Amino acid sequence: MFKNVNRRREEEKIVRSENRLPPGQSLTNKFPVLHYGTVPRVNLDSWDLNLFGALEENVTWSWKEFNQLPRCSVTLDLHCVTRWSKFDTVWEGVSLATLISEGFIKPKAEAKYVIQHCEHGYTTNTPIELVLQGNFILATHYDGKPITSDHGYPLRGLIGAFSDGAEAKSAYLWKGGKWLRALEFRADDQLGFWEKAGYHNEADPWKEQRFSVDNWMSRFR
Ligand SMILES: Nc1nc2c(c(=O)[nH]1)N[C@H]1C(S)=C(S)[C@@H](COP(=O)(O)O)O[C@H]1N2
Ligand SMILES: [Mo]
Repeated sequence: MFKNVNRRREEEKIVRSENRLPPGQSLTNKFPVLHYGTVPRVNLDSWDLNLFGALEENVTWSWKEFNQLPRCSVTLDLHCVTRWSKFDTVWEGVSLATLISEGFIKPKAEAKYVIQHCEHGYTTNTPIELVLQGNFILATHYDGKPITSDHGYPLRGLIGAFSDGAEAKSAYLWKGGKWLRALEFRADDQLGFWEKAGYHNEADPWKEQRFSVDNWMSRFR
């Protein structure tokens, strides 16, 4: 127990010295589970992923089709708005940028925002540039194994900071939807579930963009 506490502090000191610990965050070696509502039951035979909106053509992929797309892996530091950070997490899945560069989907020029739609109606919104970076992944595997149900099986969006320090904009973990079922491409922005509840729209952990009075007030406009 004390050994674990000391190890955690040592590891935190290291990531802080490497400038990988954003302000107000602390390191955890656990993987907390956070979401609103219940964990959905999944039937892979009827599961599909829909990409729609400002695209030349909408597409729907079955689980089997999704698994035939080009795959990649990435190592990310995760930062949760509830103040824990988890470092050097390894994810595998599909890169949205690759889907575009290899012609699997063709966003129209007007596509400026992407909304992730999840089971039970959870949504989260981002500018398209953010989810075209290599530190956003449509993830099927964590740490070499299929993602567990709690963390979003069979597919989740995931955004983090590159663990190797490569420059990229990042965002708090809520900007990745667990149990992802659709990606909507839009010309205009539309606040997602937590964004409507008052979380910050940009959610940059380095700027500590945790909450926004503006977003919360938008409920009353
Ligand atoms: N579908 C769905 N995805 C979600 C959420 C949710 O409530 N539903 N919560 C978000 C929030 S607030 C966080 S912090 C992360 C937590 O991911 P984890 O449970 O894998 O740690 O999932 C995000 N994705
Ligand atoms: Mo969260």
